Amino acid sequence: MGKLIVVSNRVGPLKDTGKAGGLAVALVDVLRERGGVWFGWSGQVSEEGTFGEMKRQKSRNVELATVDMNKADYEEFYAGYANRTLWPILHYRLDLAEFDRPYEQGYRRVNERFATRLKPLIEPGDVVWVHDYHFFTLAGQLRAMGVECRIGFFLHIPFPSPDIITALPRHTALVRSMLAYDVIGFQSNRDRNHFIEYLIQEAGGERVGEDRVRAFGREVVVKAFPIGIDAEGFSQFPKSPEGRRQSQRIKAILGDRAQIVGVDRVDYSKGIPHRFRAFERLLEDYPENRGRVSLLQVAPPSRSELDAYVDIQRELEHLAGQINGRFADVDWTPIRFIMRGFPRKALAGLYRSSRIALVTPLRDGMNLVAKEYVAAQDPEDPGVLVLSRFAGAAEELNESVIVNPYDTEEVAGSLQMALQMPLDERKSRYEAMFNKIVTNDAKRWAESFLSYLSG
Ligand code: ADQ
Repeated sequence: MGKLIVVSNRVGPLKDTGKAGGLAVALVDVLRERGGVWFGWSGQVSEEGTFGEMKRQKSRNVELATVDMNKADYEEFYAGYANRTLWPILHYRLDLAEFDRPYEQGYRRVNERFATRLKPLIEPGDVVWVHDYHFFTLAGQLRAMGVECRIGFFLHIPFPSPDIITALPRHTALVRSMLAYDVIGFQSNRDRNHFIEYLIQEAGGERVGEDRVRAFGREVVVKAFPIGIDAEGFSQFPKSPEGRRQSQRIKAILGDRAQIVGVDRVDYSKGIPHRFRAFERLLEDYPENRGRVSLLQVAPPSRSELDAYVDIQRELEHLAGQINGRFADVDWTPIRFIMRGFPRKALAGLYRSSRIALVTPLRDGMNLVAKEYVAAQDPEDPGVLVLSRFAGAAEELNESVIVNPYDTEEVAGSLQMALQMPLDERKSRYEAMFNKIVTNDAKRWAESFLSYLSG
């Protein structure tokens, strides 16, 4: 068996810093087990070094190999086509998508540069596993350079219905280049089905078996591989000193009052304004919660160089101020809005001390916060997950309270129901979900994908 080469836009860290997301942890585990290389962008923008010298850093059997980008690459490929064109379209936000030819050209150029630097690392028998929307065209470019090994692709974000994706200029070229992969993985059956529908409707493709399609003269595996977390590991975090300290801090201010928690990067796909409005509606429609229930929203800003992200952040500050102004009392603040990240163990403490997690994305590939919240609960007195039907996680976690985030009244009613849910029901929902996330954890996700990729 050859080595595994993982490709993602951001690389590492290899050590568990306590800050890495579930993805990094899962990938490090499989890389450690098989040995291999993790290749991608260094995170540095530099004029001289652009795709010049590769930085290589080895720790036992795993090597990190990274390259810098120059400013034009960063702006056209990363901030441009990836985050101004593809991210909004794949999250159904045609209104926010910018179609700019230089972005598209930058995307192809940077994918080609990555391919050029990656090719010498590949030896016969190796398998290459590419991640996410930054690299739709990477395999096509590797194939054009004569690379014949197995190459797989996993999309972490949604793949929308053909009606949406066909609004992307030159969408056929993009999807055709995806068919250069051997295995194409999605978070949910919904996304997988959209992709197959696209191939059938737009490319004369056909299904040739449960997980195989033929299109553009290629036959490939197309399958849902729902991503997991290290649920066993995460379930221990609330008991760590840092986890306990957070829970105690919160209990000290809450007393016998209840807390609803939201945790997200600030992003328009996460439905945070909808969440604030639903919480406001809870206070309006069920006034007994005034002074009794608060919302803690933890949301570090992300991609602040993009206008759409600055706008959403302003909107959230404004909304929180408005709702607090309307309902706050001297000893109670309805919404506590914290604009920074927390270390993972502290986060687990926040989850455990919250009666409800309110996860309301308008679209989300999976949403790991939903899984982390379940993992962090006290099995004897678990909280309730209120989850958007538009998160990939809703396909698996159907024992959560599923809501339509656009329906403010329904979300408020579900919050009220969750606040009053008897212990027996909370426990049975929690147990069913916990068993699923422990079984379908991050390790199993990676192994399952790689078993298909190894052919
Ligand atoms: P994201 O859009 O980043 O991921 P999500 O799946 O929720 O969304 O993962 C976020 C991660 O960052 C979680 O592990 C969470 O704990 C952490 N995080 C978020 N806010 C934080 C905060 N304030 N402090 C500390 N940590 C915080 C993309 C896709 C998702 C998909 C994942 C993985 O958009 O749909 O689930 O990739 O495939």
